[in-house]
Amino acid sequence: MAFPENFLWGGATAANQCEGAYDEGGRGLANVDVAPAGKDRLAVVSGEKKMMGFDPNHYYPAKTGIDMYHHYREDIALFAEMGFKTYRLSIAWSRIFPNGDDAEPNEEGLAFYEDLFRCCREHNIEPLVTITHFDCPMHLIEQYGGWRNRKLIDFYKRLVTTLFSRYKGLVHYWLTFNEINMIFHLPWMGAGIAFEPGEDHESTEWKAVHHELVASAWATKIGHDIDPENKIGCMLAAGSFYPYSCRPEDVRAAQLDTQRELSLIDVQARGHYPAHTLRMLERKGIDLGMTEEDREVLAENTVDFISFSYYSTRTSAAPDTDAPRTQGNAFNGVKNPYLEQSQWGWAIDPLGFRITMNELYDRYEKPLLVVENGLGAKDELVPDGNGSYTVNDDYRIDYLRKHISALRDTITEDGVEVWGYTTWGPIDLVSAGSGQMSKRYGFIYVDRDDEGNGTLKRYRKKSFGWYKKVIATNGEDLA
Ligand code: P53
Repeated sequence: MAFPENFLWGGATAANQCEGAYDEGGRGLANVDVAPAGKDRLAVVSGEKKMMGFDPNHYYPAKTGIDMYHHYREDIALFAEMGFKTYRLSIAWSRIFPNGDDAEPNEEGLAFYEDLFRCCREHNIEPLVTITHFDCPMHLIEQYGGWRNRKLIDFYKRLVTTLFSRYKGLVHYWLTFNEINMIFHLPWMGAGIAFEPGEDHESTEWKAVHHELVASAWATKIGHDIDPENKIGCMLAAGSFYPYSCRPEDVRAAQLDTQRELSLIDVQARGHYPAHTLRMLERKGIDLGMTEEDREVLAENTVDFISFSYYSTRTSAAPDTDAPRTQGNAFNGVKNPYLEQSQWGWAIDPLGFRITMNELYDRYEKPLLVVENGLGAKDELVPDGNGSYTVNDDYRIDYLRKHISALRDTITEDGVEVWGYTTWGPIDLVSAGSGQMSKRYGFIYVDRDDEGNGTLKRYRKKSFGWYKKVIATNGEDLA
């Protein structure tokens, strides 16, 4: 026996990277809409450059995405053709509450997702819902300063209460915040934060962290109260930190990086902040404004499972290192000389996937759910010989084969409990990091380029048939 029966095979998307239709159906503007493609993107998404609306000098890919808002029936049918057991998607907060602080939800937004979930169910696909995937209504940023402000906890509670009530029985798997540790790397995406001149970044980030953690614990409580069948998880941008060498200073650097990145999951999985975090906050004079009620809700509402994205491991070195650094990723580290890299400079490390899962399972002893993994690569559309087009993406198949094989070893040999595996972007979508369309992850090619040209037509790549076979054989046949 290899993969468990009922293993949740599938794929994962995020609203802002695929839906488009940013101003339709009563949707309000969100932080993710105003993140431009091109050279200013990193400065905007990391909160260094303020961009509170559209300007004529930039291209904003989220406005249209791959127009899944109008194509979801066709796209979900393609997922079903591959045999998906689950489809991970995210809710656009500003479709439900256009301003974030509205007294009543927007029925058109609620109806949109209800129809989408029903469409999944008609295909026997279990929806797996990320409540927020990098999105925050612009009004909450302009009026309250985003997740800096404690008030967002209440608006989030209003959002989740609405979702859990409306979709009761239709959705059972929920993630509270996508890659919660992204606050440290891309604060505009992670928490709707654009820094003010002179603002103490670290202090602001930690306050936002605390507010999201408390909001997440409330969501876990509310979700369980409304439907005890709900399974609610946290979500980590994962990838173990390797020490660059066995020099104790390098090992210590890796330990510090690990402690920091996992500290938020520590809270969500164990119910309290780790000692090293509390000491660090005290030493730096950062006051989280923790109340007695916060402490209780965190302690009593830990998550049911740990979900995470995995693309790569990271390598840490002491500050005085002369090792070359990596570029082009939200995580800055040094280059691992033993690993090959993708076209976007991300280290490829299937064994690191196994190492990462073991580390998380050892630490938390909770079921894992892999909700993102995959290779972003350039694809070339070529005639398929039957009058249509395809992509011969053997490089993508190779990447996925090695990772699924490592996943199998982790389950069968290491005894780690893993509920499922969803690849990132089963259909090509806008890259979160770069804003490009040309960084493609999909089994399904979408005809659209980095400037917004193209028919938006969908084509099956070679990997489409391969993944279909993997699912049909429950991971037995990876050839
Ligand atoms: P892209 C890095 C940078 C931004 C978001 O990333 C990231 C990461 C990797 O940890 O996280 C996730 O599109 C995220 C997705 C994103 C995916 O990685 O830059 O949850 O939204 O698309 C892949 O190649």
